[in-house]
Amino acid sequence: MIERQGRLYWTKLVEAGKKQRKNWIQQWVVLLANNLLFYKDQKQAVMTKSMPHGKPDSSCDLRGAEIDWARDKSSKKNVLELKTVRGLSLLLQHEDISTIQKWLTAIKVTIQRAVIC
Ligand code: I3S
Repeated sequence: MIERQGRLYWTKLVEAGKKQRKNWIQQWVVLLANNLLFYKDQKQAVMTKSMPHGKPDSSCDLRGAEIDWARDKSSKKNVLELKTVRGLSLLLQHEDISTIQKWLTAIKVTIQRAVIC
């Protein structure tokens, strides 16, 4: 079930504990019960029986993750930082404050509900 979807800018910040060079890109992002999925565009997110998640470029496991406003991590406004249990840290950004607030709330609620296996 899709909890939220829309366009966001995002970049990796840390992967497997190692700081990454930022590469901000705008992608179509889909929030599911346990995962955040990133697609080149909305067309790639069409879910079918044979491809239940469509064709994501990348994904992020939300179980046990943490999300909050990113302070001092970017010169951009309205930036969130998502940290996963596997040492992945992502920045998510949208120009519109109310849109990014909705993403923050939706991801927080989803993380709280996500089952840790
Ligand atoms: O954390 P930084 O170094 O301020 O991040 C900026 C750089 O990664 C920059 O890339 P290069 O140093 O490869 O030219 C990006 O283009 C910027 O977008 C990064 O800063 P912001 O503040 O936009 O996250």
